[in-house]
Amino acid sequence: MRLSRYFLPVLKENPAEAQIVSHRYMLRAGMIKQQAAGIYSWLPMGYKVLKRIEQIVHEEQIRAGHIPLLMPTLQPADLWRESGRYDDYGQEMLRIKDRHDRDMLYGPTNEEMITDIFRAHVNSYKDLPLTLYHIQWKFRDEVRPRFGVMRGREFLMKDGYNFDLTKDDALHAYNRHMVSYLRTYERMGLTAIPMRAASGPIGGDNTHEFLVLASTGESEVFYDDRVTALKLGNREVDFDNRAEVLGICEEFTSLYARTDETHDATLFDAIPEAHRKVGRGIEVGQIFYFGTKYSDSMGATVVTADGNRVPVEMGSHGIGVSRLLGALIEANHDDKGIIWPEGVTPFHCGIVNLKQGDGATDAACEGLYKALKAKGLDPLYDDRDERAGAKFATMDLIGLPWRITVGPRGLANGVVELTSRRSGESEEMSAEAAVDRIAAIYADHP
Ligand code: P5A
Repeated sequence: MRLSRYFLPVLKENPAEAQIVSHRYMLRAGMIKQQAAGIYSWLPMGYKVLKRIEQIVHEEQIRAGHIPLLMPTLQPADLWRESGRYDDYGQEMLRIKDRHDRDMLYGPTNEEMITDIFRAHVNSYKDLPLTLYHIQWKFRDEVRPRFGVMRGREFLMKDGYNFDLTKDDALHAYNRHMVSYLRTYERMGLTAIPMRAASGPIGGDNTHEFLVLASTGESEVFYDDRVTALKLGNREVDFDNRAEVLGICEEFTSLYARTDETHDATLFDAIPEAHRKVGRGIEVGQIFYFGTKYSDSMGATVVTADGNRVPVEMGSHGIGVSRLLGALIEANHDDKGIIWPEGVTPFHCGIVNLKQGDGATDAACEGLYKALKAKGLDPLYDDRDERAGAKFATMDLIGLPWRITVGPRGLANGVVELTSRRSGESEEMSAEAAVDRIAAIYADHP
């Protein structure tokens, strides 16, 4: 993309309404625009990162054997009357009437609707196990929408629902989600720690939240600091292998890590003093096992091998897809702007032309731009007629992990400059070498 043809409405001033860094940078980098409290338009660069995160979530869901579908945002109230949650949900639920005076709602989650789909189409234990998921907008009329996309009213969630015959099978689905989520967050360059948590309105007694450590997090957390060093890495996981999946879950939950709600003072002692930490965390996902809570009340049953009818065992699992943009920026920034991890960056690298209008410099930039695209990369070429300082400031603000700077002086020596946004370090090399280097970096980030 050529910046002169793109739509990147960068703000020079700090927006007064933004209290935390991710909100400030998302507004300043022209990624989002607020349309009402907690409701945002996703401008092109914000939308690009959102799609990138969605794509990683889809790929990792499919890798774990889960099946995508799409349910609507609007739901009939009657489904929620069946489960009893229509009244329970209170003011957080946005209630709407259609022209026939029927009660509708903008879904805050989809346990009822997926249970309805299941009971209409699945009848036998032979169709289990089954995990269906979608990535769809939700609405929760939060009392205090704040921090931009971190606590929105309209927000994008990946929500998945497992259907199993036995409790053991359902707990395997729970563990599979835990491992799959660890992979998902790692691919985005995030360390998200699974912590035992409270289940709230979703129900059930087995639940873990995934928290990204950041001083601006909404939950207080108690943890052994060695959990932050745990990594799945490139480990291949057989998601059907229960022992293997359970082993990974045990490894990642063996060290003490709890949110404040479930914090048990007597266990604190469980952490050696040298590793004891209290901090704050941003919740980027949560998984639940709730057994037959919805299948009982909504009549979702299957026939077993010996001909009996039993309610299906269930759990649900959520990733805060739009919130992740905020969490990523909280965890990756400096005082100049965002620093995108390679896995989610909106463009692979930036090209800064130091002397727009100079024939040789323009030609070198065009050559680089085309060579990067020919390698399947997606560069952002700053071809505006602007001062070098302004171009650097924009690149630093929008946070592309790599920048190639091209100017007449370097070109006279046959070199361009490759700069890492994270370390700030620069290296001179030929344009061809810079293209190869960028291609090699992204070969590790499919
Ligand atoms: C699990 C999937 C559920 O709703 N039902 C279906 C279960 N869980 S949850 O924890 O309530 O939400 C899942 C994730 O969604 C994100 N999230 C939000 N993101 C932005 N703004 C909000 N107001 C908001 N509320 C929840 C969180 O990341 C949460 O972990």
